[in-house]
Amino acid sequence: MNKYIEDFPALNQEFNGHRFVYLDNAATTQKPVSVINAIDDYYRKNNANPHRGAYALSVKATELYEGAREVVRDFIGAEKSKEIVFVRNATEALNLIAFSYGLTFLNPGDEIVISIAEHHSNLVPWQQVAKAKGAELKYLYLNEEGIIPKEEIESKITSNTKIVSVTQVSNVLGTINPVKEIIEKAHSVGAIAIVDMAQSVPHMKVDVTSLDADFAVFSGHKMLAPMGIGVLYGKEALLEKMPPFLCGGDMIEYVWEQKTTFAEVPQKFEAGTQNVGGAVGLTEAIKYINKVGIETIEAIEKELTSYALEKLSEIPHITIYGTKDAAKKAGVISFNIDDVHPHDVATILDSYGIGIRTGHHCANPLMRYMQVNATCRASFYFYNTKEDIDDLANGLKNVRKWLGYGS
Ligand code: 7TS
Repeated sequence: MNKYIEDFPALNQEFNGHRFVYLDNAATTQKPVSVINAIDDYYRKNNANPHRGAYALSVKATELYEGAREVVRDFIGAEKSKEIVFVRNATEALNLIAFSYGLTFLNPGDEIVISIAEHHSNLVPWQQVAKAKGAELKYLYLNEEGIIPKEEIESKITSNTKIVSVTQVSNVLGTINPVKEIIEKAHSVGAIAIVDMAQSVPHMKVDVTSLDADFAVFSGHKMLAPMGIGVLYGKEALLEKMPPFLCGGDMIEYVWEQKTTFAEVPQKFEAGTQNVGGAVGLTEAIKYINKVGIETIEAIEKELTSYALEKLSEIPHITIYGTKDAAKKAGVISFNIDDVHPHDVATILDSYGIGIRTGHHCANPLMRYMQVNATCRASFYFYNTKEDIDDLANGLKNVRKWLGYGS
């Protein structure tokens, strides 16, 4: 056991007669009581439409919402809170960049460079925009460890490249990509660099300013906050020159019959009533993460990952994908068991109270590149324990026996 578990009610349950072992943290994390209470408190005492009313309650809601922006700014090392745009999730943030920046500034023949390990949310929008603008979508492929090698960065990012968009941590392999080098290379050819931080911000110290990322995106729900609140970080000068993505209330300055002038950033990108309760939850989530310490979180997960790699490697008939060096990975492990469909693995583990994810993990091109249809994926957060990993390993040892194989 570790001291964090008692803060997470959803982890203190039993399924199928076993204590619950939650190993699907790359999909979403569980929420601590402090976050649940902060949201409850918001709806009991502080709920109003922000930015709109002159009355006390609306002012309170506005303060909470704008306060969250400052908390996020500090957490990711952005220079200005106006560079923080609230969205629903990483997916919406990436669509916003693709359809606002991409549609406006790309020209026929321009190249967009992404990696083969991207989640569909950092891939499909670029396909759409490339098609609309006559641009070309190019891929950085991975080495045998599942990491983007230097040669790919050097050869694929060229003077034709206008946008580079890569994930910092793969949601399938857990591998950490050299985003600083990628950003530097992008800037050296005059391209902008976008970093998908959905799998990194919750787990490791990230500083968008020292990375010099032009845009960064992540989702609150993968870092203890509720679903429905996410973040787009963008350099002020870029956000200023981009057209709005969604139009309507709150994002305007003046509206006439035939034209509109827009609000300043970030309001220009926050059309309609915003998710204040979500922003309150995200504030509290960041407070919780800061209390534990992001370095402590990273260290706990490194140790768990290293232990899990060791335990899983000892089991016959298991193939682990990507590097087996915990130093190069975040807490995500993809694997398969010989002759067993991943869904059968997950169903058998579920009978022991263990929750893992199986399938293509919204990364079809990566699955094809790895020549698999699907994988099993265990992903950790700081509230996981070595006992959880022992349970996973013991469950996995039984999978082939359950299905009638001799060993
Ligand atoms: N980018 C990465 C790297 C992700 O892992 C995910 C979600 C997203 C973007 C999209 O995040 P969303 O909050 O907008 O959905 N990844 C996963 C996953 O691995 N399993 O479920 C969701």
